[in-house]
Amino acid sequence: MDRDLLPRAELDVEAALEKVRPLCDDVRHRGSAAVLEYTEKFDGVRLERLRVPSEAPAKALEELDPAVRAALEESIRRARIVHRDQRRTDSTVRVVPGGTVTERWVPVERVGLYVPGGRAVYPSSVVMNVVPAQEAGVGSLAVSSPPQQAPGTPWDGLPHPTILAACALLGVDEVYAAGGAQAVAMFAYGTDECAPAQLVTGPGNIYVAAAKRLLKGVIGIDSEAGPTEIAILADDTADPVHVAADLISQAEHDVVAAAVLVTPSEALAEAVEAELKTQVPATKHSERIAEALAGRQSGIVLVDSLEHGLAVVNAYAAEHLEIQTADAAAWAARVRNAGAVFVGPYAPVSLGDYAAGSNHVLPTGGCACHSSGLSVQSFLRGIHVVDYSRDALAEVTHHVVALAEAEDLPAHGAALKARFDWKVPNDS
Ligand code: HSO
Ligand code: ZN
Repeated sequence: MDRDLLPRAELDVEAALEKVRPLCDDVRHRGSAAVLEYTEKFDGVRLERLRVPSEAPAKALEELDPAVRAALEESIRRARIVHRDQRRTDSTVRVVPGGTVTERWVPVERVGLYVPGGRAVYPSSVVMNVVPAQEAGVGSLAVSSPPQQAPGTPWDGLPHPTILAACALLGVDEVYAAGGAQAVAMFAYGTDECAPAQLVTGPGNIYVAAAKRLLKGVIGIDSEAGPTEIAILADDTADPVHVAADLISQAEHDVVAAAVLVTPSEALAEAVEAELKTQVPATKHSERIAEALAGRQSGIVLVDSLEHGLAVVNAYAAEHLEIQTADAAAWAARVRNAGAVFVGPYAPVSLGDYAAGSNHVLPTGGCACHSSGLSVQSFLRGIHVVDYSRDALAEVTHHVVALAEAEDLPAHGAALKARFDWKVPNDS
């Protein structure tokens, strides 16, 4: 199936790259001084230092609305259950007598987590990044988020207090007030205030995405998060009120968010359209939502059958895919490409955004056909440990020598031959 039939919003990361390149070079050479200057330029905040005072997160937590605190605690608890279960154990396989290969899973030593601070202040994303890193055993974790302009409040020049409070709940005490590309460069190169990290994760705007693309060789990255997407595969058993509400929920993120309904039922399509007409104007962010739903990336796709619909959603490879059909679990089991699948009428995407236990950092833009969402695995490296005895090496030497010679790399073979008084086996 042709993927272009369901277009996506276009994002020009390449253009942003040109702007971000000199900035990253500057941070590389001048460290904190450069980050502080860009913070003043882009965030309008003049700071003395980037590191957030150690008492700020605890203070933010004290002032957090108790209902939000309880919700974050439950979100963290559920995320820990799921991510703890993802931990891998080392495994050793005996390849031949005397020859073993062990796969050791080793956490990345130091991770920088970027948290946006503009329109999208998402403490839930702090949870979704920090929990898998901690469950993987990452030893050193730093968060960076742009400082707010909040004159006359204790939060002036600090990241948003709900972000700080989430850090306190998660036990993250190393926090920086830096945003955008300069924060990514700070993690990549390190500064006098912030030690370099080996990996940076977390969503961000197009400049953050550009900095990640540019610095990918210097620092590991998770993915370049694109606009949020929801696809719903539904039949006439689906409730149009729920389907419309779920489409709206993800359209709420961004004018370029994608909300796509795929259905063989004309009656459902019409009912959802009618529902959207009544529900959208009643939402707080109705303009943003209306624009997202009217965009080329959103729409209702009528298909011949659910089978046909399944082919469409598999080709589309949505970040989030809801299955609202009869026998939803069976259809869900046949999904090949999606960041996460939400099965049946009681698993809306918003549940996964906050409190299912699953991770909400998921591949967008069709990347679900080759990539996974954030998990414990994202913070681990598998190291092969090769252990062969003399006999086991001797037995395979002629094969290594043959391949080395075929590749015109005879010194490779010589490295083995040097260990033995070597002659071609079965030659004697
Ligand atoms: N749906 C977003 C995550 C999020 N939703 C955060 C609400 N807050 C990821 O695609
Ligand atoms: Zn969301």
